[in-house]
Amino acid sequence: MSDRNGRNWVLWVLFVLALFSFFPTSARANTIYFQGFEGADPPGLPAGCSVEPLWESKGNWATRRFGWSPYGVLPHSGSNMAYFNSGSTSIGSAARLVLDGPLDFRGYSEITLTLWVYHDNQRETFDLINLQVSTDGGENWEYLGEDILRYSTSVGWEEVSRDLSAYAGREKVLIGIRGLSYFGNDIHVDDITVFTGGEIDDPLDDSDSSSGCSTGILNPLFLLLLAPLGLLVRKSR
Ligand SMILES: [Ca+2]
Repeated sequence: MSDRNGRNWVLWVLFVLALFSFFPTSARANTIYFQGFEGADPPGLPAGCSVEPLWESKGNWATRRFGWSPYGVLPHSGSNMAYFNSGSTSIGSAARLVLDGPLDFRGYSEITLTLWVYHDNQRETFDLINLQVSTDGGENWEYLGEDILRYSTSVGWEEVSRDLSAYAGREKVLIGIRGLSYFGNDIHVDDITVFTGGEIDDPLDDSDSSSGCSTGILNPLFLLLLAPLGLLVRKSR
């Protein structure tokens, strides 16, 4: 290989490395559970999911392709979503949607649960859901964070996130969504994900973005790689 060819080869390697450093990977590190309700036949639930009525109420969870309470809700993804019937059942009715599982959290240290919930600004009542975890087969349930209210002045799908790292190393983890009715509108949810490891974002992006979008800010590694590239270009002239 001549000197010139050698230099060209090095230039190409540096160029490719620089490209990789420029495009930040925003993919979630390792998805260990996903439920988008696409495998269910409405109003049925996906295989392995179940509903636990609470306080012997008429609260219920089911799936649908189109929501009418509020009218016109479409799934966050695909053509199906789950909903709690707070728009048609009496105040105080509650039911828990138990997701298919249990999940095995052995071998992980950092675990995150995310879910998309639909907010509407009609009928200002306190219909709400809670994200919950059980490690004893569904006997006892722990609440994850604050209530998630249906009503909001900001209408549309919102991604909600909860840290599950406290359950790392547990062998049988069940995830539940408890719905509580105040007889307002139904509460729709979709695209429930459990992933391990942090979400890999651009290190310079300190905004609280839940969409995982890249800001396009130059990665410092990119600039570092450019320095020798410049020297080589000068030498090769
Ligand atoms: Ca879906």
